[in-house]
Amino acid sequence: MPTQQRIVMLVDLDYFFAQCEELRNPSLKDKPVVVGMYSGRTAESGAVSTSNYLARKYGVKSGIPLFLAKKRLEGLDAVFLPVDYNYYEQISDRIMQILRGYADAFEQVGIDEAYLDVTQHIHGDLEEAKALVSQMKAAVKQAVGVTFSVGVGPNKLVAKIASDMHKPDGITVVEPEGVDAFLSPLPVDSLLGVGKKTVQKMEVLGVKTISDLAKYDVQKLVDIFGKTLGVYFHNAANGINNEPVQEAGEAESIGRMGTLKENTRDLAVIMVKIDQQIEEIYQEFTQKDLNYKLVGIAAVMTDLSSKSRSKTLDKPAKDKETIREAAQTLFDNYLNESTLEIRRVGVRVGNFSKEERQQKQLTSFFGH
Ligand code: TTP
Ligand code: MG
Repeated sequence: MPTQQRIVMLVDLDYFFAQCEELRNPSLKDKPVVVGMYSGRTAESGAVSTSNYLARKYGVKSGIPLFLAKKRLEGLDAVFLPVDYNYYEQISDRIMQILRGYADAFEQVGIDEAYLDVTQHIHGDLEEAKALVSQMKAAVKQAVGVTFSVGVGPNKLVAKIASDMHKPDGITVVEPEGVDAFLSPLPVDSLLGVGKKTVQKMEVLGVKTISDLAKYDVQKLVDIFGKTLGVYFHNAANGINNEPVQEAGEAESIGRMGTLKENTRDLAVIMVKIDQQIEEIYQEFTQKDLNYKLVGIAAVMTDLSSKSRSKTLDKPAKDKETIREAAQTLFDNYLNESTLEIRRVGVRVGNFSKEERQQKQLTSFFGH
C-alpha cells in the first residue's frame, strides 16, 4: 500500500497524570498541580513526573527536582501529589478502549499514547479525519472527562511530531504534500531516536534542522551512525516511514522481564541482567528451531512508568550476539533520552515468520 495514502493519527493524552488528579478532584483545576515521584530520602527529594499547564507557566515540568518545583511555585496555592500509577492506568484503559473503536488498526504506546490507522474508516479523506477527531474527543470527554491532543499525517513519524504542536486539546493535520514544509524547520531532536548525544554529533556536522539532515549525504550518515540508524535518520528526515500501525503483541515473541538488584542508569549493570535473560530466551527459541527478526527491550522506571523499544533486523537471525547488540543499542538510545532510573528490564525476540516483511523503516526502534 503506498505510504502517501495512509492516514495515521497519534493521540497523546494531555498532562496525563496531573489531568487524572484533576478528574478525581476538580477543585485542583485552578491551581498549579504537580505530580511527583518521591524518592523517600527526604520529604522533598524526588522528581516531577508531570504538572498541569498552570504549573508549567512557572517552569515546572517533567524531570525537574521537586525542591526546585516547590521553589518556583512558592507563594502560589500549588498542590503536590505522589504518583498513583494504578489509578492512571485505569483511566488510560477506559480511554484506549474507546479510541480503539475508531481505528482500522490500533497500537497503544505507553500509558498515554496510541497510534490509530484510520485510512479505511474515513476513505482517505483528511477533512473526514478532522471530523473523526472531533467525535473521538467528544466521546472521551463525555465518557471519561479527559482531553487529548492529536497529530494526523501520512505515517506514524509525522503524526507523532504533529501531535506535539498544539497542546492541550489540540489537533494538527499534516497533508502528504505538506510533510516537507512541516518537517524542514524543526530541530533534529524532534525525530524519535535523536537524543542529546546524537544532537551534539549532528551539530558538529553542521546539521541542526531536519532540513539539514534531509540534505546530508546518506552514505556519510551510515559511516557515522551505522547502517540502521544512518538510513533511519535519512528516511525520517525526508518524512519517509512505512511502519504499520500494529497492536503490540500481535506478533508472537519470546521474552523475559526481571527486577534489577538496584535502580540504575548504568548500561553495564543493565546488560548483566539482560545477558542472563538472553541466555534463557536463546535456549527456548533454539529448542523450537526459530529464527527471529525483531529484538525488543522494555524498561520500568522508578516511577513505575514503562517504555518499550524494538528493532527489526534486515534479515532473520538465530544467534545470541545479535540480540545482545540490538538490546544494548536500544538501551543506550533510551538512556540517552530519559532521565529516570530504571528498576526492571526485559528483552524479547519475535517476528518468527519466515516471510520477507516489507516494512523496514521502523520508528518502533524507539518505541513511540
Ligand atoms: P507525556 O505525554 O510526555 O506528558 P504529559 O501527558 O504529562 O503532558 P503533555 O500534555 O505534554 O502530553 O507523558 C505522559 C505521562 O508520563 C505523564 O503524565 C507523566 C509520565 N512521565 C513521567 O513520569 N516522567 C517523565 O519524565 C515524563 C516525560 C512523563
Ligand atoms: Mg501526554
